[in-house]
Amino acid sequence: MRAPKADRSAGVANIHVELQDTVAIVHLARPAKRNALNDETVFSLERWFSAPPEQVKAVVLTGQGEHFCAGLDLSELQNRSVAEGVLHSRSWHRAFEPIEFGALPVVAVLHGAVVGGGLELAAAAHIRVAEASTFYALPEGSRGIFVGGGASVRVSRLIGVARMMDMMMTGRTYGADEGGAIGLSQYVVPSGEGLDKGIKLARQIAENTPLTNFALMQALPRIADSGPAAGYLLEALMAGVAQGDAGAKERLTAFLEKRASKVTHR
Ligand code: 1HE
Repeated sequence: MRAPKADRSAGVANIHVELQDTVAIVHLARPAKRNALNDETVFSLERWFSAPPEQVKAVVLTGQGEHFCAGLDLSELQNRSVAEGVLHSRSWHRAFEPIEFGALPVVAVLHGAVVGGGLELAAAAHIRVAEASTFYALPEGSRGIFVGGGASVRVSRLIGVARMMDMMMTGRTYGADEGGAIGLSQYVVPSGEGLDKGIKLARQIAENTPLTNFALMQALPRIADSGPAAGYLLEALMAGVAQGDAGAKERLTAFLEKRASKVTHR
């Protein structure tokens, strides 16, 4: 049985990274193939997200060209055995783990096709900003395959099992606005404005205390997955840890001394 083809020890390929102070912008950079995810690209993402530069506090993930991502590179699928398929899916799970549960909050900026494995990748991010051109699909159903990059867990959590089943059984697609309404993205913006919005959000998130971002990325999803008894206990422990941190104390004091901004709505 062969392991997936790309060499994990090689450098990053098919992604382009731009550093803007504390924010890194990671571009999927295979526009001629609509940023289809071949092994090399998937392992490059895993490698970069597993060891990001120290200065980086938040990441924007986006795609070059007309589409965010066309999903799995179908040319790599043709000659795979059943066992290789299982291992391949597990390799995607490993690759997306450091995106969802790594050190850094990730804002995905979406446009054009966000389909199949592209949607699975977007679902591993913490915030999704969709430009008006975005459309979502899970064409695995019509290609005779199943999702393998974590969608059963992550996409079903975002939109529910019934909607995901519909997307796969019937080929139903969602546009940007509908996708926003059902939970595929938290933001919808006009075409061409996604990157600015994503960078702005990433900068804001980077200003949070590290413990707040840790609690949101690592504790909240686990609490949501546990039963209520364990969930309330975990919440109490996380609350105590966060409150006890110097960063929280400084921010609370600033508010009480009228040095911090009030909550405003628009
Ligand atoms: C590809 C891929 C790909 C494009 N694998 N080569 N994903 C899909 O089923 C989606 C397949 N792609 C499409 O439906 C369309 O390409 C798009 C709607 C995304 C974009 O359309 P368009 O007209 O802009 O581009 P195009 O002309 O279709 O594609 C340009 C090139 O990219 C062309 O190659 P070329 O050599 O002829 O120029 C395409 O073959 C190539 N290309 N998409 C390989 N996906 C872990 S399991 C996850 C399972 C899945 O993700 S299944 C869903 C796969």
